[in-house]
Amino acid sequence: MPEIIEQLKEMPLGNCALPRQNKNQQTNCGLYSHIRGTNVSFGNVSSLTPSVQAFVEESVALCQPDQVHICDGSEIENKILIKLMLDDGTIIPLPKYENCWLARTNPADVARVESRTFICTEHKDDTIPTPTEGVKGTLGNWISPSGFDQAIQERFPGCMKGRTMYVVPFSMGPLGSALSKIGIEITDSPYVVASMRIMARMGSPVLEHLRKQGDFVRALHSVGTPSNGVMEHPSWPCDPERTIILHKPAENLIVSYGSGYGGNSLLGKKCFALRIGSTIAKREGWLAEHMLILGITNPKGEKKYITAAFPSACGKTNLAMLNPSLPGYKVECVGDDIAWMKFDNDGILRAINPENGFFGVAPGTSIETNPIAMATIFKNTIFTNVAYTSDGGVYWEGMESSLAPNVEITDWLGNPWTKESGKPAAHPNSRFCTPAAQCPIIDTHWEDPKGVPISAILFGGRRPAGVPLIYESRSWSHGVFVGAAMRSESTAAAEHKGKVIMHDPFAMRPFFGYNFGHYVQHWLSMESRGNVPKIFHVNWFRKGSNGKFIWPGYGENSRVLEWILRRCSGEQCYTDAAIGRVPAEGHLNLANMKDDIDYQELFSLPKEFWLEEVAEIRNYFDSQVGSDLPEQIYEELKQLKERIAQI
Ligand code: OXD
Ligand code: MN
Repeated sequence: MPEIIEQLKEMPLGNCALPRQNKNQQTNCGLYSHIRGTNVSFGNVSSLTPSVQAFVEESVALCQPDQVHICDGSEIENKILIKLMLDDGTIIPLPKYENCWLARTNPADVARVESRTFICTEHKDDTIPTPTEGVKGTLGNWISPSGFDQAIQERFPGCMKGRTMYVVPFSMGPLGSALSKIGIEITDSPYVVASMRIMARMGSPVLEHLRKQGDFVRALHSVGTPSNGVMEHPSWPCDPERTIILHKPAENLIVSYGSGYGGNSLLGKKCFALRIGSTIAKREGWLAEHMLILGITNPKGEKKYITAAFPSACGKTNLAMLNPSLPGYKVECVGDDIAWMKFDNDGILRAINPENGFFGVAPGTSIETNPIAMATIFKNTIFTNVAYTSDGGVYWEGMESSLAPNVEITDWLGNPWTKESGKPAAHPNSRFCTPAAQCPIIDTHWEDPKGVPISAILFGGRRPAGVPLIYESRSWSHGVFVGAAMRSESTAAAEHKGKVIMHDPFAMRPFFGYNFGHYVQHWLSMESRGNVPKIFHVNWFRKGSNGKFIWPGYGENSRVLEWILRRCSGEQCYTDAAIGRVPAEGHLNLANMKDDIDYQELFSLPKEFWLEEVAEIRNYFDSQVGSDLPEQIYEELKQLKERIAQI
């Protein structure tokens, strides 16, 4: 059993583990203070600024917890939470690794729930474009201010009875960076607190910083209790039938009920850094995007930074931690999911990763596909819904080659599992939640408060047919069109069924905080604010006539990055194709690849396919976005159609 469990065995719960100090001294033990008559069992009420205190008071009055714990982010606090979760069965230890834990959720709470995610504005068209009559809008869900209040009143009163309310101060981005923002998450889930401690800078230093800079995003979360009071999985409380995730951008407010999972409950991530973040970014003139950030250095020692937007579970983490097959190249990781980008005073677009950890999809991650992730995740990590091995480790689809002989496997539901079971051992959306600082190739500038300068932006997705490995946009507005027209095969990161090619503009479809048409306009306007980077589209997933992937992907993607770097340096290594600039034959470095690559097949532009693609994009824009889409984007589509007609 890991040492910490031994150490914690005797620790009294519901009590403060720190020695009590004299009354006038600061202490983390709050046993003697109250908020609205509710005992503060940990932390200092006096550490809260008046507006944080007001938020906590309102939340206590609404949710009626048994006690309040103000998080300081300390090691001892984390140990208390781990002990609590071990005792109530939320997590089990993974003694094979150092300080790693496995949580198994209620099987009804395994992914983001897009259909229950709402943005609240006075006017509906501030949130979503108006789809054509009879067409269901797919660019977000709107809720009115009265609907918002009602949703809260129907779920929150008394929802934390019998539980502890945790107050989690957190910073998205390095504390003190002009690009960072602060949030306060109130939650009744110790799993959320322990995960937020990994995913964001969390605890007392954030409260101290708030004294200097008073603004924060309010985020209220409860796992909820089913209305019939019956909790089918007591170790993973949730209320799937009434789950709702609400955002009110005008008040920088997030309210989430019913789910303890991922983006539904770790409110700094999708809710704050993307949905609320994109509305703040629009107001302040910057970009909050669903993008990885990586640094790449060529053999001459020249380094450039790139961001890339791929839909959920399409390989952002793998690209962010790329192990280049091209000799002499080095990739360093700044972030794997979210980029906040702003022009500096010299007109250079600079990006920070607002997160502090990786919440990565486990299945498919392996020594073969992402050795760097595998070197990152086996310490200080919370795994969720992966399978368990009898030697105290974890397992998921893709890890076959690392499996020790004769181990027995227990699947994510807690049942014995063998390869013959006919079902995956790990849930397809199972995750690792691990500190970014542990990544062996974390970039030296990943916490630079100024951010890193961005030379290229990549869009991409899973496109089995028709879309070549790489192309470059002809201009900024063409690049914005490429982002708006993005499509990809659906994945397990959300509640979609089956493999369909879905529109996922900018990989942001589930994460827009405001009307997509206005968002595109905002992107177009960036050109007048500074030196915009080049925009590219990549597709690692094209299949050949034999049904197999044409391109091997992973480390070999460094060849594509090399071409991008050369384009960023102004090399004329391209040829104009109908959809954009593609590598001129012989200019994509294919030397010494294991398998022969059919270049023609990889870059072919089947006219029929592209005519259909253009028609589908037109149909999507017309039916989903209509007059909210900037005219410039329609113009780009028209020009694309004309160029394709000439193929
Ligand atoms: C994620 C997602 O968790 O995009 O990053 O779903
Ligand atoms: Mn994501």
